[in-house]
Amino acid sequence: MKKFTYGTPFETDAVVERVERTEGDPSQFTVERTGDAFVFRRPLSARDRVYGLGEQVRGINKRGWLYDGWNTDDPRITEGRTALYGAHNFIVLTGEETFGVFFDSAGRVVFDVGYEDPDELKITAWNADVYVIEGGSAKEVVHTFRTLIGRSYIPPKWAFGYGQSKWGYKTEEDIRAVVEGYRANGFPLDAVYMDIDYMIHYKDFTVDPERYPDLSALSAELKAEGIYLVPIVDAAIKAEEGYPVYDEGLRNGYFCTDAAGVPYVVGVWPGDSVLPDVLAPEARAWFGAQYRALLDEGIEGFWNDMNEPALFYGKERLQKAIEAVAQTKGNLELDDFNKLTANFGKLANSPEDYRALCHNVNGKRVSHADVHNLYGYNMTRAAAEYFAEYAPDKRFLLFSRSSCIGMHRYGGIWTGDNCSWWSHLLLNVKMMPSLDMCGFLFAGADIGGHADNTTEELLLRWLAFGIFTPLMRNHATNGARDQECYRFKNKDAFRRILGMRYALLPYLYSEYIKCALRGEMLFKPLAFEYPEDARADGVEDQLFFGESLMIAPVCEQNAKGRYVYLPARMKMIRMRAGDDYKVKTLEKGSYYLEVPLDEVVFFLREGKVLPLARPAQNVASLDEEHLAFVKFIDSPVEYEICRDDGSTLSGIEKGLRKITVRP
Ligand code: MIG
Repeated sequence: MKKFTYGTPFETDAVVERVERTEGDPSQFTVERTGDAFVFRRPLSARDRVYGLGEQVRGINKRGWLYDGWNTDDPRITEGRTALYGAHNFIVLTGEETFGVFFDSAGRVVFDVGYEDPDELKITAWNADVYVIEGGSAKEVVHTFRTLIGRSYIPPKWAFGYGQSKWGYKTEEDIRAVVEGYRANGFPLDAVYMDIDYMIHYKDFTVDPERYPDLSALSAELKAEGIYLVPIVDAAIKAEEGYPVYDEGLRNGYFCTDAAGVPYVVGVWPGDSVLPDVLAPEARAWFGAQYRALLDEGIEGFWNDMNEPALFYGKERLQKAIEAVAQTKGNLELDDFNKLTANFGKLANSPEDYRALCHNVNGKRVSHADVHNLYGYNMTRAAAEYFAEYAPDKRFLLFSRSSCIGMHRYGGIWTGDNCSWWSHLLLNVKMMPSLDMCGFLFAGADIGGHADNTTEELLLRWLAFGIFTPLMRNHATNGARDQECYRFKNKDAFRRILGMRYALLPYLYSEYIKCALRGEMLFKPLAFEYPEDARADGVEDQLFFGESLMIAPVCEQNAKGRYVYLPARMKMIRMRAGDDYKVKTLEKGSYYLEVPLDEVVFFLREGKVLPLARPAQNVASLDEEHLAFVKFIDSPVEYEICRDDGSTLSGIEKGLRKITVRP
């Protein structure tokens, strides 16, 4: 591995190993300097593949598009987008040469992977440490990279259970209705999420006493049933005198400022707000300590939102837009209307605000635009660092919308505001291995889709993939159709598919822990396991999942089944319920397989076994003493399972044990 430094990079703490700096440029690229930017070019041959970039649009193989490492909140995730909520600036190349390259930068990094010129890779970065990792295979490169960036976050075991969320649950009664809907139908459930309406006027770390008269009693009561409440925390703090978080932060200089050092006012959910300066160590510690208000109520899980940071407006620019309207006195001429509306349209997440906003880190004032991608990371790190003080050995659920590499050690991510579109189910499938390459093992999408209206069929197919994703959460926006599983007709299908998650949990959990501890990928593209197989190359809708399984989700409306390619002999498992499945050996080759809506079909690799539990109502009641094994072996093998306490950090490694499984 080699490290090259360009410009004067801001310390990101993304890497945990010290690598000496190499002078000159990496041999894999020609590097040009244009202005402040460094442009890295490399020709791409027909056999070259480019993987990685974590949370991004399009395929597993990233060739043919432009990707912008710039954390962005834009709720319409279409194919035309170049940036999503995360900046995961690591790619792996295979083909003429196999190597990985990580751009460790707090600012923007642009990857043109054959967009301008189909036969060229062109990466533009500003201040960055560039790590080049050579290796014999893509898997090896990823493994070395993951060692460089340190161990991925490990949540408590209950966080691997199924969770229900919706922007729109406002009160304790709403939460109880969800729990009741699940229980009454015999559907499992481990978590219910609380979106922004639990707060008083969207003020972080407050709980509306009318909506939740006794959150601590509610949380204790639900926990006794094995259900955890998971509230959202937004990045911005309401600028309101008398609100202790604001007053205290203001007094101590813990908020981002303008160039003159005056707190910078932006508009987000609470109206006029300020942003905690989580890049500054003291402000970060202070912000993290605020989570205590909810921890003391018995809360053990959080999702951090709006931390790109998303801005509805910058106060000054909003005022200018309003003045421009006032000046017309209502007499609009020619293009006035369009110009004035455009003024408002351009307020959100504006580059001018990001440029003007400043962080004050260790006595230095830094423009936010130069460190933009670190914000969500450090908000999440603030929480994680505080949890480690609050309850040193305890694992908490924590995941974030915005992220960059480095944050993978502190929390997971969800992939933001997708839509109830079939293409977004497929995107979810393609994103998982890319995220794993970048260390984000604990990840998942809004199952069923966030915006627009889902259907019973889409939700069932999405759950059939979701049973494999570490974060398995059904979430939707407030205007969308209700999509709790009990709202739909085919209750039996939902019950059986949700149950499969719990049957698979001993395997999912063990594989997750091993991958986190050892820097491996949980989801792998077929080409990573069969690099010599020309037909495995380019398969974008099947994945290896852990050491034993290959999965092939159905991602098309009205499909009766799908084509599947088996790069080797495998056992097909046709699951009707977690404790009801049929097994059949298939030779290497292509098959059309029928997959009814209420079944999940996946594959067991030769020489491997799959532990299965009986479906359960939640993680706490899972019986892991009596596991069944599906086997594809003709001599005894060892399967390494993790049976830790599920809640402490110190117990994880002690929980690993090898079980001998006989044919
Ligand atoms: O501006 O809290 O991505 O999951 O439901 C929208 C409300 C704010 C965006 C998150 C979404 C959440 C929503 N939030």
